Amino acid sequence: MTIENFFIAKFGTKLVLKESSQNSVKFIHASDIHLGAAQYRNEYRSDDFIQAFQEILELAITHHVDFIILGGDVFTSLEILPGKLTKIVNMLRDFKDFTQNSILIIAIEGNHDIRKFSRGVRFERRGQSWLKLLNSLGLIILLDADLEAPSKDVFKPYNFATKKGGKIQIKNVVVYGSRYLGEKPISFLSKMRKAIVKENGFYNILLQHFGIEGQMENVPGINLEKIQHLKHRVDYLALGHFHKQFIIEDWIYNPGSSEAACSIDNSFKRGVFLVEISKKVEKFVKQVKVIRLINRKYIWETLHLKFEIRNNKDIEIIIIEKLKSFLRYLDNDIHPTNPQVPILYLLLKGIKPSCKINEKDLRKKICDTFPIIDVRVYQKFRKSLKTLDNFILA
Ligand SMILES: [Mn+2]
Repeated sequence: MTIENFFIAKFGTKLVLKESSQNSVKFIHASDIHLGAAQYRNEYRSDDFIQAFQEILELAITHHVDFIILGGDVFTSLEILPGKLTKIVNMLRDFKDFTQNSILIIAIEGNHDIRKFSRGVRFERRGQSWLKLLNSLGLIILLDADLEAPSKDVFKPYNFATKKGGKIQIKNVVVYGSRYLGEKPISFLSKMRKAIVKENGFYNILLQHFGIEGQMENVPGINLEKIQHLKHRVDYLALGHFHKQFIIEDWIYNPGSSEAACSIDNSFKRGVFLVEISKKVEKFVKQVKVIRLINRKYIWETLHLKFEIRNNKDIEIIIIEKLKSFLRYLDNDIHPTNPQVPILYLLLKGIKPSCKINEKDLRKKICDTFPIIDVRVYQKFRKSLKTLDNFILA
């Protein structure tokens, strides 16, 4: 049996390599794909993250880009189920074959790629990541700087034999990158600035995994003033980390997460950047287009419990009945692989039930009853009056 290349099946024919101009470079900047997210909870939902990655690869093909850069958190943790990893490896292999290796995927490790992030245990970095595996298989280019080395050796050109290096040149663009540098990368960044070569006729991209202070509420980031010095040597600072998209001063770019890794991500502007750098006389001209990815549909419903409910069965019945009227417009005939089948975020408000809600059972009931892919339940009940009375009397 021959297994057909996914991209050939999708696009009909093999990619015809175009004679591309040396004076124009096109790339896609994406980040925070979080492969492996939701994998224990829901098969379809976890495939959404792989689907978003696939969409990025398809965009790279349809827009004839020269390369893709990924700003870290490509994987959501060190844990990934074998079936999911197999799917990702096969997809990248098909992409490499289809494009005849003409579109390189350049990545760095984000904080999620390099540490165990679940099950309550957080071990120290041991230098492992799934990106290192993909790099060793020749499916991606993983960049990392040697920050202990003298300036000239911090960013060694990527060597395809040893599969190591901190920079790579494609046409007249040079991409520099390093893994996630922790929460205080300032001293590393000044070291990097010294190591970045600013040469006439070359356009420098620095690929990093950190956020900028003030771009997301209550999330720490780096002070913008403290990285101004990079501007002299970096033409395009390509970031990942914050899941909310931002562009600063026309040189700092953060695309945001590809899929919503948590419910709040849905409220952010997110997507990928399609960038074209053209050389006009002695100057580079940059054009940036924001592309939104398809992503899974989601709906929020708020349900007020108006009286105190004492047993779980009643809670389930009441919630299901209310949802039947709220969700009656949903189409029962779409397959869950279709991103139009929504994920439901259910906010429970009103009077707190006197029994503990069995969320697992409730979620299963809701998923079995409605054409949704998954449900998340948020319990935001008012404090019961009784408790409040007791509190006041005490
Ligand atoms: Mn992330």
